[in-house]
Amino acid sequence: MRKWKVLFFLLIYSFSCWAATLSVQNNLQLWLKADAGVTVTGGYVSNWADQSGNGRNASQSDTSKRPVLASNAINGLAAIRFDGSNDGLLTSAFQTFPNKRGTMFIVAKAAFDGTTGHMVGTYYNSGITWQFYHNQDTLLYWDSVSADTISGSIVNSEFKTYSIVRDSNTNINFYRNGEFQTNFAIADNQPDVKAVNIGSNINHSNLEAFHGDIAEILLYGSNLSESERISVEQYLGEKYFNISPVPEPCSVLLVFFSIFIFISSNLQRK
Ligand SMILES: [Ca+2]
Repeated sequence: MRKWKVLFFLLIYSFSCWAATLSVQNNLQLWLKADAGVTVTGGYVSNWADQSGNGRNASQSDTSKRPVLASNAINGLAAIRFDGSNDGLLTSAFQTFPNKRGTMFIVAKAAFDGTTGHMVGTYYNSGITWQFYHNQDTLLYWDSVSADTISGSIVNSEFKTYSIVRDSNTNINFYRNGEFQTNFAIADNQPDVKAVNIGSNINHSNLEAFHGDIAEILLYGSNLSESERISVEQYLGEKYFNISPVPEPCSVLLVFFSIFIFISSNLQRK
């Protein structure tokens, strides 16, 4: 009976090695995920707690501008749902793209409503800002001077993982569901210290409210290496799209160990 208990424990532990975990956390500036740290007040999201350890929680004091928490929005997990009218969340201010480098991941689903939708950025009425947004099936990146467009990369009402890597002063690489799509030239500037606004340009006259769901956002203050970027995309792919990564060595060893104990306990019984 004791061996069965050990076997049970080891099998549980083996499978826990497969659970989606984020292994790349160096330079993580902001980490918002809808399956953790969401405060719902009176049916609306009042606070989305930053999981990066930096305390840059995204919040909204105006009740009418609060999004809702949509449970079971993607792969059994929750997402934050923005109404496309005026919903938006705001973090505390910090330096995004320090040294003009950075990496961003966002798992989002847009409902095309014929208007422009701001997903994430620091777009304000003043200062050097950036913005990642869409207009129907065209994704746009505003670099404070002009907007670069990526046509056809966003699909109506479908969740995707979008990754951007700023790996030089003037270059951004764009990936969708981990596949390279394109790169584009951006202005050689350093965004100011600003709050990150999510779902709309809260402090801008041009609100551009996003209509759709955002499940997770990660912002790194450095350009991740290819293997680091892939590792984060695997974490998101496993979590939201059931894409199984290669099992980690600990899982394989523990499975073999479990089988060994199982067989040996049966042999001893005969
Ligand atoms: Ca609203």
